[in-house]
Amino acid sequence: METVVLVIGANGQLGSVLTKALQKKFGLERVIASDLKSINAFHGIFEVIDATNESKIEEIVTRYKVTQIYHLAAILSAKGEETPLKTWDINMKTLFNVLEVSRKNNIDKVFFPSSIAVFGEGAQAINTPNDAYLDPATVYGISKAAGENWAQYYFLRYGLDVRSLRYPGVIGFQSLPGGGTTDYAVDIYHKAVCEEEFDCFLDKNTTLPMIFMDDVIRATISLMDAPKNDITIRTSYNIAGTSFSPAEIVHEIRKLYPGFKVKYNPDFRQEIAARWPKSIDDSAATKDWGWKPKFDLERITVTMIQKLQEKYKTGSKNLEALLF
Ligand code: AKB
Repeated sequence: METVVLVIGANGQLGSVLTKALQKKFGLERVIASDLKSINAFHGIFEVIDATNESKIEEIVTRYKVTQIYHLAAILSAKGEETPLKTWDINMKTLFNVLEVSRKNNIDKVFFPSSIAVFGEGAQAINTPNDAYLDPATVYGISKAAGENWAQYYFLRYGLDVRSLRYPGVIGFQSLPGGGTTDYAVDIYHKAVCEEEFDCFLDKNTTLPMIFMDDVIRATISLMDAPKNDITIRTSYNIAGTSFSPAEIVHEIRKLYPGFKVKYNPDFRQEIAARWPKSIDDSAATKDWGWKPKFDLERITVTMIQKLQEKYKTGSKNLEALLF
């Protein structure tokens, strides 16, 4: 049977880039991008889907004969703390809808992103192991930890081939993040290239696991392409890119913008970041499906600055207009 992919949350930071990568891999007519509203960022097929509505997902799955679902919609760590119960409802309802539609319609494979936010103070902070104790302290982290277990449940109980990665903070020039604790690491490059001062909401020595967009797309597609029997972890795989603090990113940026100015004003996101790992042990992903990141901080910085300089050459600071 032909692969037909549905991406839920295609307008997001990762979704917008992953959708294009999937279109390249499978062809424009075999990828259905979807989100709450159409922002005309895509060639190819786009459907408006509110993932809290199970019958709408089912209608699209049936109409296009979908065989794989990438469920990327979620409220992230920082934004989620504004409305904890709503965040729980949305993150869990959308996941259950995807799992149920997938089970009932014999979907071949489902992708569910988890996050380093599943970890808390109970986990070893350096080289956090895949099977570390999970005591998340944000509602987003709690929903991801629960989601991982539900993913495994659907695999064990129904044989649904759900695969998952614990994403670190994602850094890319193509799109903007929204509502996360790691968002500073994208915003900082925009400010540097626009030669503006950066107001950092994390303390300068807060080291967090991060990953470049190219690496995260490659990891996601490699996991989904891996033979079923090679997937030994059905909750979620740790993946590492690199790890750094705001002070370290500033140091790299100043190699290219020596006058770059930064103020540190840690806010509530500092409390969130302080409970997360500093680095991740991703040896299970390496062993099972050959994972290896390619971008360190220096390469991320050089690439981000070069690509953002090209984008800002249009003279526009309107980032919606800069997307692709
Ligand atoms: C966030 O900061 O909430 C996300 C994540 C690490 O999952 N980027």
